[in-house]
Amino acid sequence: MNNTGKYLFNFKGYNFNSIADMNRVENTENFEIREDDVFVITYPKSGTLWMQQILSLIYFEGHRNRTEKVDTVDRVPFFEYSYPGTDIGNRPSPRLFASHLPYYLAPKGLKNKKAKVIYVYRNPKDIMVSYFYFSNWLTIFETTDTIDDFIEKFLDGNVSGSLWFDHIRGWYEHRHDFNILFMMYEEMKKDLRGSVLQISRFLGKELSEEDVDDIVNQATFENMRSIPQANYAHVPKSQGLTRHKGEYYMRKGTIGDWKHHLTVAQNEKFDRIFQTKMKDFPLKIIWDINE
Ligand code: PPS
Repeated sequence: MNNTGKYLFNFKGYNFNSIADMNRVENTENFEIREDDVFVITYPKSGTLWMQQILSLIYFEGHRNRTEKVDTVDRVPFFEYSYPGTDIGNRPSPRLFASHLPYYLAPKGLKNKKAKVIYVYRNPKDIMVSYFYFSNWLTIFETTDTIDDFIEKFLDGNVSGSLWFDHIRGWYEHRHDFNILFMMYEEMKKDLRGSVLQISRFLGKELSEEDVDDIVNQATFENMRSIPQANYAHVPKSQGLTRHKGEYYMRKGTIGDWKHHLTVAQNEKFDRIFQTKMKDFPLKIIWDINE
């Protein structure tokens, strides 16, 4: 492991943040996988919490009908982050996890193709803007004065999660090694109901019309923002991990917010690098709400 400062911890070429449990990360490859495990995998700021909420709603009736007040983050814990006093490996089945791991650090047992992986991806300009605000908010990240400076960090991979281009390419190019479903943030936004049905089909979960209605209703941005169990807002605040007030987990939840932040020159620079890195990459990326 290579400590690249106070904020980033590099292990095998991938940057983790300071709340990653590096002990676990170093032993992840051999983590024992169960056939009914489900992993939500994302690059940061791509819709992780959203998918965690959808999985909680699909799997737990008490979450769906709001009779049990358990946080989504406790239903679908982060695989590589520390949760004092919890042993995520010993959770009852079906175990649901969220993770930002790159494909090559994922548990080897996922390659038996029985356990499932849902990879959520989002257009990287919106990710970058979301990440800029988020990392200035939480004390576990280094602050960045201007979006111009953050673009540089993001495009150099000097952030937790390293390079977006490598993350998505890695998982996509190795998709045949896994039982994996790719979900696009923008399509979830445009058709949440259709997305929930697609996810539940992949998971082999039969849902009634009423269940689907409840899931869709509780997975909208507005409702997730207002349901305390559905978002992390209170977690960093209660642990004193925030630099200022505001809500940066559930910030805007839109497509194309980057247009309000990037100058023409910044956008052109991003596009140039995107073209080079993503040449021939087949997954469609949606940059604008009207696309
Ligand atoms: S993290 O910290 O990496 O786990 O962040 P992550 O959850 O992946 O991404 C946060 C962004 O997802 C948006 N979000 C949503 N968008 C639409 N609908 C729903 N229900 C939803 N839930 C979360 C959240 O607002 C962050 O994006 P921005 O652009 O900052 O608003």
